[in-house]
Amino acid sequence: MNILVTGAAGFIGSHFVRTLLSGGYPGHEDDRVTVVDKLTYAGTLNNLPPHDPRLTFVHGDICDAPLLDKVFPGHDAVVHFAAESHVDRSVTGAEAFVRTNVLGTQALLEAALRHGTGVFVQVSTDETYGSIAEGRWTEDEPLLPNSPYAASKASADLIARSYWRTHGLDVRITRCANNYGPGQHPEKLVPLFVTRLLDGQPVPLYGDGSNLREWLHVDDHCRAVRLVLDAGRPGEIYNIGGGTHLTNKEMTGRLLALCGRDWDLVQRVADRKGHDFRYAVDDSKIRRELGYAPRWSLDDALRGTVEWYAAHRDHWDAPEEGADGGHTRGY
Ligand code: NAD
Ligand code: TDX
Repeated sequence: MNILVTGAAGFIGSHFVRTLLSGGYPGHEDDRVTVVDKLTYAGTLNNLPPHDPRLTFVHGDICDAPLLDKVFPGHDAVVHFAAESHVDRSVTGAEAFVRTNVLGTQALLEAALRHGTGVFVQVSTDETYGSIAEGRWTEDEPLLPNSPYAASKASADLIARSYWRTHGLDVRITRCANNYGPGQHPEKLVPLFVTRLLDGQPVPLYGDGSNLREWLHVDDHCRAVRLVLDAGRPGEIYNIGGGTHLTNKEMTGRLLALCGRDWDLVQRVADRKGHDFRYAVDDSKIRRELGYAPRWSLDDALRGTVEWYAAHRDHWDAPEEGADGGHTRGY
């Protein structure tokens, strides 16, 4: 199988590609992977194997239709991770979110249609549902996104579904809870707090810290994406949960303990605008239909994540935005 993976110089897509190339997904040992990534501030080639004969890296923008026409032929499936992914950035500048997340997704769908690409996995997020005071969202829940980021992802999901309904493209959508793990950009809560706490720097806790998130290790998310790629049904949506719900204050307490720091490093700062209070998904569908179950316990995986950041302090220092490190295949 030849798989086109977008955004795999970033946190989650790179984990998916590294795992696939190292034989972690049975049945995919002979797959070839093409990565298309723009190498924004969020992407780095440090996240990908430097020399793997089964991997081709294309430095490019998913909005670039002529480029996609050159890259798409010969691929059997698309796994679409590329996105502007940070909520706070969407609050101060939404344009890039609409461009990449909505128009970029549409450009990919159109290319998949033109080139007869078999399966299109749209990697999305539980934030498209909005915020839920109690209970859990099923896949039938209406979309009520609150941040420009979440709205751009919800828009992309709807466009993707329309290509299935209108054109019969085999689109499968995943909606996952908050991820954590090695290699996440230190703008997100867990890596921001870990990198700062390891250096004895203060960390900014928004509002009163009572907002609640459902946490999932990136490896569990990627395994679920692979199950959807292999056995998901066309036009279907699959929630992916972690089952571990923590308030931000509780998560902060765990990170302080793992980094050997005290609460005096925690600064209460102004709340995020429009801050969603609580996310929680019902993922019984993917468990029932595809046999998904998370494998990582929060305690072990969070400890491993802290250890990874302690051992990889230079991970984000080297690459400049747009640097391709000489890996790029020319088009
Ligand atoms: P990330 O920000 O770490 O990586 C995004 C990648 O996309 C980067 O490598 C970046 O260079 C690339 N990119 C951005 N714009 C591009 C463009 N126009 N063309 C080509 N490449 C471009 O993101 P992530 O945390 O790995 O998230 C991956 C996907 O998973 C996203 O679609 C996100 O919405 C979704 N998701 C993330 C989480 C989470 O907790 N991080 C949870 C659920 C779903
Ligand atoms: O400095 C901070 N202080 C703080 O209190 C940051 C960066 C975050 N927070 C809070 C806001 C959230 O309630 O922590 C929680 C988690 O924040 P983020 O790590 O920014 O994640 P979130 O906004 O929940 O969105 C994430 O999960 C869903 C990802 O960034 C999205 O890409 C994904 O779709």
